[in-house]
Amino acid sequence: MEQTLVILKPDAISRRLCGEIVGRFERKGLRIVKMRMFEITPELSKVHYADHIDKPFYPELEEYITSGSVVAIILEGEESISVVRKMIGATNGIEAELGTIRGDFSMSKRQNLVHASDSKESAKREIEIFFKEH
Ligand code: 3AN
Repeated sequence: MEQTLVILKPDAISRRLCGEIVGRFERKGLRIVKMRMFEITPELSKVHYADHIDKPFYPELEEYITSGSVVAIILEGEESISVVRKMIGATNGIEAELGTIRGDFSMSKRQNLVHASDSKESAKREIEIFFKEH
């Protein structure tokens, strides 16, 4: 069984969409292994988004991801990494296909509700970052 890391970002929480989003993953057949709510500090943002630190949008990305609580979830299921990426849709909510989480609920490139690991390596790395004891 493969595990992946999902983060419900601050806009998912402020817009009261956590239940909707987690419900979609559960109805699809993915299992919640662990789930925790906390705030991402600027330091943790720099670790998590290490690949994006030099990009022009990083300062706004950090401001957004540290602006409120997030919920991190370990989901488990066969091929869960690619299944969850398909379910969240393209980065930009305007371009994301209808039927995906971002396609149905986001109109933004930055406030796109959810993060999900994009490879086996990033899933392992991100699970270690957000669930140290796991
Ligand atoms: P994804 O979350 O779809 O894997 P990444 O990893 O390319 O997207 O980007 C990480 C996060 O950075 C995105 N979820 C989004 O919040 C933000 N982001 C990416 N590209 C842009 C951009 N061009 N302008 C503003 N924010 C962006």
